[in-house]
Formats: sequence, structure tokens, C-alpha cells
Amino acid sequence: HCRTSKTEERPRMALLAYFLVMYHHSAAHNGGHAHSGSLSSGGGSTLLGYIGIDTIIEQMRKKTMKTGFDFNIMVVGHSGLGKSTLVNTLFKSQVSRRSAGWARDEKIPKTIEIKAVSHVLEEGGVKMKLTVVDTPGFGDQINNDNCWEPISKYINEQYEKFLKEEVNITRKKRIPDTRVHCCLYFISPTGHSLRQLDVEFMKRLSHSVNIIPVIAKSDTMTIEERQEFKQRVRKELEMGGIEFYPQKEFDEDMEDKSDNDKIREAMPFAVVGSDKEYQVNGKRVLGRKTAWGIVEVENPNHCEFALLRDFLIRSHLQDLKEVTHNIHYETYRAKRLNENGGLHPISTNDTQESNL
Ligand SMILES: Nc1nc2c(ncn2[C@@H]2O[C@H](COP(=O)(O)OP(=O)(O)OP(=O)(O)O)[C@@H](O)[C@H]2O)c(=O)[nH]1
Ligand SMILES: [Mg+2]
Repeated sequence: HCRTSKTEERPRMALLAYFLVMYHHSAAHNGGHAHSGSLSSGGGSTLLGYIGIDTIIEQMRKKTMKTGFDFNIMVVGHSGLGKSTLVNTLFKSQVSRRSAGWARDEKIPKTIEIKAVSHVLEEGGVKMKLTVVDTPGFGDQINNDNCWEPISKYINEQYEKFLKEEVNITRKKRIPDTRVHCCLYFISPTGHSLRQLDVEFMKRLSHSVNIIPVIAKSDTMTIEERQEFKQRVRKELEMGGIEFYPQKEFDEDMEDKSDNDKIREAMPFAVVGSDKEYQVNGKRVLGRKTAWGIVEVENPNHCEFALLRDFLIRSHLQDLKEVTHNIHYETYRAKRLNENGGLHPISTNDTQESNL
């Protein structure tokens, strides 16, 4: 029954289309008032009902391709856990073996200051400015109290910069985003408990930045040790009340929750870093050469680096940015605007004045 009524409608639609063409034709001759959109927009029966809301996706895609976007990752943890190495691994695996400018073979020096390295990566016409903020490892000093302070300061400075741009009378069309979208926290592969400092750092910073804990140098553990240690760390984080990304409270719906539950159960990712390339089965791979073989960084059977990268870039990049903007930055902003009318820059003069 249904089918016949549709076929009956078809000649009518054809007639209507014919009239529209004629109208468009004559309108074009008379100075053209007809919108060509009304003709080309709908196919068949939706000719008059189609508004074109779905084209917004295409419009957004075009805009994003034109402007590109920023994504900023920070690495933090004890000295010597391979943070700087992982920064290089991320870039190399991302920039991939496509570009030739990576032949440097020097040893990575110890990091002594907070340093941001950026590269513009382009894929499928979309540009991403990936910035990785490398930090000096802590735990070297005799007194390690407050070693999170410079890191916390850096994170807040980026929020402050963004806030200043936002409250300017003449705002930039697009504010450059240097805010840290995620902080990879390196856990030492001890096989024992988390260190006091690890707990302290994550506790303090988890409300101002997305923390993603990772187990460093996981090639130093056996498969069983790794599984056990991961479980233990998860338990300790839970007992310590430490919220890491993706935070349960920000799951948006059931689908989100079930996806993120799987990820939370697989965390902290056990990673291996390297910026050296080796030939394995005729392919060049990033790896670590040992006396008993090559640990391939991007091989999911060897470690979870690829999982981490896919999680950061392929599945949660947009969400990391949104949580940073809507939750962490918002918290900072509200706090700043509540202080002394808010918009004055933090300066040393303020404290002197208030002492008078
Ligand atoms: N076994 C193993 N060694 C690693 C790994 N990643 C880095 N290393 C080695 O660990 C040493 C320290 O690496 P870095 O990347 O300089 O460590 P870092 O965390 O940046 O150190 P600081 O700058 O002092 O904080 C180097 O000799 C690296 O080759 C890894 O995944 N596994
Ligand atoms: Mg370093």
C-alpha cells in the first residue's frame, strides 16, 4: 500500500520540480529573486521540508581545517623516568617516519627547566599544533617539599594568560591556547607502592589539570609484575581519593561511562619510550635494543604506548580540551574574578599596598 502511494507522488514531485525550474529560470531573467538553494537542497520528497541543518558538520569541518587547533601535553615525574624521551617518542610516532628532519642522534640531557616544544602536524588537511611541555624531574633535592610548585605555577600562568585575553576590551578573534590539556604523570616502575610524593602531587594538581598517570620504563617489568603493579596503583589512587582523567563525575551518559570504565580499568598505561629507530622484519620501528631483543615502542604486544597515544589523540583529544576549558579553567576563572574585583594582574605591588 505504502509503495503505491509513493509512486503516485512521484509524477507530482516531478511536476513541482519542473515549475520550480521554470520559475528559477524566469526569475534569473528578471533580476533573479529565486534562491537556487531551494532547488538544489532537497532530493525528491524532502524538497520543501529540508532545511539543511546537517550541513553544519561540514561547515564546522571546513572552519577547523582552516584554523587548525592547539593541543598541549605536559610530562611530570621523578628525575630519570624517561619523560624527555617520551616527548620525543610522541613526536616521532606522530610526525612518523614521513619527515626527514629527525636524524639527530644525540643523547637526551637531563632537563633543568620547564620547556615547551611545539610542532605543527598536518594530516588529511587538518593542522594540529602539538605542544609538549617538558619539566625537570623532581626528587633530586634533599628537601622535596613543594616541588610541585613550579609546575602548578606554570599551569596557572597559562590560565591567567588566557583569562587576560578574554577580558580584554579588544579581544583576539582566536585566543592562542597554551593551557595544559593533560598532564602525564610518570610513576616509577618499582613494583611496590606509589611514593608519598606521587600521591601528594596528584592530589594537589588533580583539581587544576587533567592528570593521566603512566607507568614509566615498563620494559623493566615482567608481564605479571606489570599487571600486579597496575592493579596496585589503581587501588592506591582510589584509596588516596585521587581523581585522574577521565574523571567519573564528568561522564556524560551511559555510553560515555561504559567506554571510560574500560579505559579506567586499563590505566595507568605502562609505557616505553625511545627515539631510536631499528629495522624489524623489514620495517623501521621505534624501539629499545637490548641483549635479548628489541622492545618495539608502538607494538601493543610489547607495551601500552600505542594505547596511550590513541587515547590522547584519537579518542579523547576533544574531551580533554573541553574538560580543561569547562572545568579546570572555569574553576580558575571563577576564583580569580572573585578576588578583589578580579581583573587586575597578580603583581608584587598588590601585597605591598595591602601592607600599608
Ligand atoms: N628501560 C628504559 N629506559 C628508558 C626509557 N625511557 C627512557 N629511558 C632511559 O632513561 C634515561 C633517562 O631518560 P630521560 O628521558 O632523560 O629522563 P627524564 O625523565 O627526562 O629525566 P629528567 O630530565 O632528569 O627529569 C635515559 O638513559 C633513557 O634512555 C624506557 O622506557 N625504558
Ligand atoms: Mg628530562
